[in-house]
This record gives sequence, structure tokens and C-alpha cells, in this order.
Amino acid sequence: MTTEHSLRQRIRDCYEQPFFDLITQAHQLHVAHHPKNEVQLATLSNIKSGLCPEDCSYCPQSARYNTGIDTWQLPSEDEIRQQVQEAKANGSSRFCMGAAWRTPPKKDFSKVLDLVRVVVNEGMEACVTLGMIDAEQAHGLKEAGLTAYNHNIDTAPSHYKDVITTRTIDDRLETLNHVGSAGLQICCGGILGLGETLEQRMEFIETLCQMEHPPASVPINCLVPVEGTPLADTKPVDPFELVRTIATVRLFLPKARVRLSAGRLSLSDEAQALCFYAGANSMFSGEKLLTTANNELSDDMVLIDKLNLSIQQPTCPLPREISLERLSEPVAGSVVAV
Ligand code: SAM
Ligand code: DTB
Ligand code: SF4
Repeated sequence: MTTEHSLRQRIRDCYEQPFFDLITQAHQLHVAHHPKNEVQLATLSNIKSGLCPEDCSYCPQSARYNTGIDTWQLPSEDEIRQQVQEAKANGSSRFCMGAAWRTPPKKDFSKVLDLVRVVVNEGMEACVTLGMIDAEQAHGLKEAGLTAYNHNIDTAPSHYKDVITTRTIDDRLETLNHVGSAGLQICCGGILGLGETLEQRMEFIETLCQMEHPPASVPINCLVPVEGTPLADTKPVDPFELVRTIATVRLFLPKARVRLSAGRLSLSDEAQALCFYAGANSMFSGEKLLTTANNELSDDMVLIDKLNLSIQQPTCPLPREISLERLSEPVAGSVVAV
């Protein structure tokens, strides 16, 4: 049996154990590594909407699908400053700017650096997701004060070509290496409900665990099916499978932030509560994700209040010892017996 296989098997054993055993273990490890009863709010801003040349079969922003979304190019620094101030006033400590690019065009990249500086100057953690970047661009973002770069592997390597044909998982991992080598935090996760098998879901988690630079945050999205995309009629993810996935990620990447991401609008308050119990400690706040709807701010505040959660304050700039510390440890072998 190879090491790879045994890690996969341990992940699967964790995922498949009785539900309450799984979430109890995950919760225990969560409170050992993170402040109790705390959630981080992150705000998304779509800084370049639509007309993307990639063919990601879930994405409303691909130019290949007729989804009727509004398209736009980069906003001004003033527009971003205003959005950042509003996000901060609403409790967010991270501001994440997303662009529908395969890779950022040269002419736009320096403008993105200016937008990052705006976010940093307002005292928020800055994150961007711009598609594939090279080593020089990663260093440029680090210099500008960026905290994290979001680049999802999205699904299992063995399922990748069924979901996206215009790039490979290795392209994705190459960008993630540039990001990690530049000293940026990696934000990397994926989407549940893309037609993956249970084994492929385990392979997805295994891939996250084996990354050269482990992810500091792991967004777990559930597919938001959008009319016009190839996955428009896909069956929704069972919320218990979402909770199991979050708990398993918490067990195998104990120090990472786990972000309950797209698809939250379809969850009941009770399902969201289980996600937080199982180890999620961040979520997107604000009534829009990139192109699709998200939960109302006032509903989120009521839920946060009902669960007696506190909202995390900005942690940036990260103390050097935290940002350089390895953010994952192979602990899962020892937690099964908790
Ligand atoms: N173009 C860049 C890229 O692909 O990395 C950045 C933007 S892209 C929209 C960011 C992430 O949004 C994707 O990796 C995917 O995980 C998520 N996403 C896009 N469409 C989604 C959908 N319909 N449901 C859930 N997540 C989605
Ligand atoms: C991530 O993993 N999820 C966010 C963020 N990173 C950029 C994006 C979700 C997008 C959902 C579909 C949309 O609104 O277009
Ligand atoms: Fe483009 Fe990103 Fe959407 Fe793929 S997920 S089509 S790369 S915006």
C-alpha cells in the first residue's frame, strides 16, 4: 500500500465514520487550534466581470455560456475604497477581489496592484483571485501588501478534465507554487456537487493536504447552478455531505481557516450551524458573491447572534512567525480514536 493510498484511506475512514463522531472530533481539533465561537467575515468584489475565455462548466462568467450576466472592466481606486469601507463597517476583515481572467493581462496587472494597496491602506486583509499568475506577478502582489491569493483546485485531479478542458490541474498547482514561494498565503479549496464520486471527493481533500505550500484557508463551495452553464441542472449537495467535508478538512488541515463559501444561501440556519460546529470559521458576507446572490447581511447577523459567535478582527499584518509557520500537520491518524 503506498503512502498516498493510506492517506486517502485515512481521509475516507474519517469522512465515513458515524456523523456525530466525525463532527465531535472535528470540533475538538477546531477549538484546539482556533479561537472558540469566532467567525471571520470576508467580502467579495467582482472587479472584472464575465467574458472569461476558460470553459469551467460551473461558471456563469465563462464567455462560452449564455448566462445573461452583466460584464465590466476594472473599477477605480475610489470605487474600491468605498466598497472596502462599507465592508469594514459591516464587520468584514478580509476583502477579496475576483477577476474573470484566465491570467491577468499585462495592462491591467499594475491597476490591480493599486487596488490591493487601497485595501491594505484601509487595514483589511487583502485577497485576490485573478487566474494563473507567474512568479514575478506573485512577488509584485506580495510587495503591494496582499495577504492571500485565492486559486482553487476545485475538484479531484481525476475529475478535472470532466469539468474544465481549457487548463489542467498542473497549471493550477504551478500558480499555487508561485504564490507560496512568494510568501503569500494560499487560499485554495473547491466546489462540491460537480458530479464527483465519493472517492473523488476524498482525492480532492488529499490533494489539498499534499500541496507543496499548504493552504492557509480552504473555501468550500457548493455548486450554485446557473442557467446557461453545462451544470445548470445538477442535483444539489446534501448538507450532511457538506458538513462531513468541512469536518474532514478541519481534521486534516487543522490550522487552516475553513471558509463556508458559495451555496450558503441554500442552507438552513441549522445546517450552517453544523458547518460552524464542524470547523468552518469564515464565510462570505454581503448580498452578492461574484455574480450570484448570497445571504442577506441582516439574516447573517441574526444567525451570528443566535449562535453567540463573535466576528473576527483583522489579523493583518500577520506576525512573521504565524505567516511562516506550516499551516497543516498530518494529525488525522491520531484523531480517529478521540
Ligand atoms: N478566474 C479566476 C479563477 O478561476 O481562479 C477567479 C475567479 S473564479 C469565479 C473563482 C472561483 O469561484 C472558482 O475557482 C470556483 O471555485 C468559484 N465558482 C465559480 N462559479 C461557481 C459556482 N457556480 N458555484 C460555486 N462556486 C463557483
Ligand atoms: C471561492 O472559493 N468562492 C468565491 C471566491 N472564492 C472568489 C466565489 C464564488 C462564486 C460563486 C458564483 C458567482 O457568484 O459567480
Ligand atoms: Fe473564468 Fe474563473 Fe469562471 Fe473559470 S472560474 S470561467 S477561470 S472566471
